[in-house]
Amino acid sequence: MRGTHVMGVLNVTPDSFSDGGRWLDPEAAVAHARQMVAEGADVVDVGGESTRPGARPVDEAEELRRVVPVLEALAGSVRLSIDTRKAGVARAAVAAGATIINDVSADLWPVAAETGVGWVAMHMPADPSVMQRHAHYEDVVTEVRDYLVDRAERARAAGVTDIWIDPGIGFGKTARHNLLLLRHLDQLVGTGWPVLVGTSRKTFLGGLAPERDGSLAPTGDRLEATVATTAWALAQGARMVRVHDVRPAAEAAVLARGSRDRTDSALPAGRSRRDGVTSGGGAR
Ligand code: HH2
Repeated sequence: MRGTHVMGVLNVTPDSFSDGGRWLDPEAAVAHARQMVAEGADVVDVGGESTRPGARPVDEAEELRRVVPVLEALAGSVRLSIDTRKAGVARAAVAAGATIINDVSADLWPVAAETGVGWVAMHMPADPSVMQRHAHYEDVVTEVRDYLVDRAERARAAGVTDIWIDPGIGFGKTARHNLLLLRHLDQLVGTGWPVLVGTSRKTFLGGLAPERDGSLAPTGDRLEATVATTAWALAQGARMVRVHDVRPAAEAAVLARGSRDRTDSALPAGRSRRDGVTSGGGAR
């Protein structure tokens, strides 16, 4: 996938951190997906297990029961990804129409190789139930980058051709770690692997842009901060953003694309025009 893309989040779960229970009914889920496509989603990311900090694991049969009917109903109308950590769910999702495995465990590249679909490797230092206890890094940007490049190279060696890397904002990271990763996103972009970023409604935004009384802004009040960080990520060269509110992100993506197209012709020699990324030193 070339260019800049918006991945709309479709959580078919009772307990996701910002929209748990809203799209549990398959008909409501499918209608919401269609709405996101109408608003500009290029990919719909279907998830049947919450990975919020402290989340309880869901068994495979239940996760399949949640996601497969929704994927089957949407197959053919939009590119679909499956947000899962389970190989069995990933395989069934591909059979139902998913063409990307969005893998927060970054372990499932063999399934992507076997099924011939795309794969997102996200950084997460430990299982969601305990990951916030593992938010310790000497140099978060270098450690996350090196981990992701290693995973991407393994996947490429196994035969996966459509590979994405994602710093895993909010996964086993403090607010400071999240901000450092965003501020130095160019380090990830500079690897040459396409970068996906998901800041949507995450807790650190509630602290960055708090309520008037200084308390954490609730998930429903994090739209502006989501749009600001999404636009920042795109300006740094992220090629896909994962969001709950598609319309403003799609607009930010159009602006990012437009500003690149209009300014690339003015770049001095030696700078790549491909997506505005400086050439040289990349993984491919
Ligand atoms: N964030 C969440 C879930 N999956 N996948 C990728 N690649 N990147 C992310 O940043 C990411 C992700 C968490 O958001 P959400 O799906 O809304 O919450 P929950 O895990 O509670 O369902």
